[in-house]
Amino acid sequence: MGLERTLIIVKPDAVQRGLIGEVLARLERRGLKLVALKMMWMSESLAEAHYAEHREKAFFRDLVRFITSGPVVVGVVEGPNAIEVTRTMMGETNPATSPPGSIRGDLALTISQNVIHGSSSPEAAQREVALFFRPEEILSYERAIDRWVAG
Ligand code: D4T
Repeated sequence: MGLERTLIIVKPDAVQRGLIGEVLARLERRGLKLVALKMMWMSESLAEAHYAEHREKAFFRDLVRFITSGPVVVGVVEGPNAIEVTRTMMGETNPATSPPGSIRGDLALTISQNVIHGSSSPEAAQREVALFFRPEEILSYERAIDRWVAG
């Protein structure tokens, strides 16, 4: 079945715009299971570690400034093919080319304020989940609906 876990971040723009519930509701409605969730204000060092692959990019400083500009909601979602499913639901990095129906296509306009982060690969998911959560913060539990969404 390919049960996966992936890291999601509801970014500062979405928190400020009152979209935490909207974003999480979409993931839940899809059938994905939240197995960890917290609100936090990312430190500069955590932001730099999270976005380490972009360290040499021209937009790196602006990216770190933005992601540390206010509180975020960080979570781990679990489900069959959770990494790809979440990425597809997010849309493109650039909201302008994200189709309607996707989170960014419905809720965002610019690449620098694009509402949500989701891990891009199994390797990234493993690294990012470990960066934000201790193992004991990630919960294993059954939902009564599990057999109806991933039976
Ligand atoms: P994240 O990592 O936030 O889920 O976004 P993506 O996975 O879709 O895109 P990414 O890693 O390529 O970019 C990370 C982050 O940087 C911002 N960004 C990106 C930016 O401000 N300017 C740019 O030119 C690019 C490419 C948006 C997302």
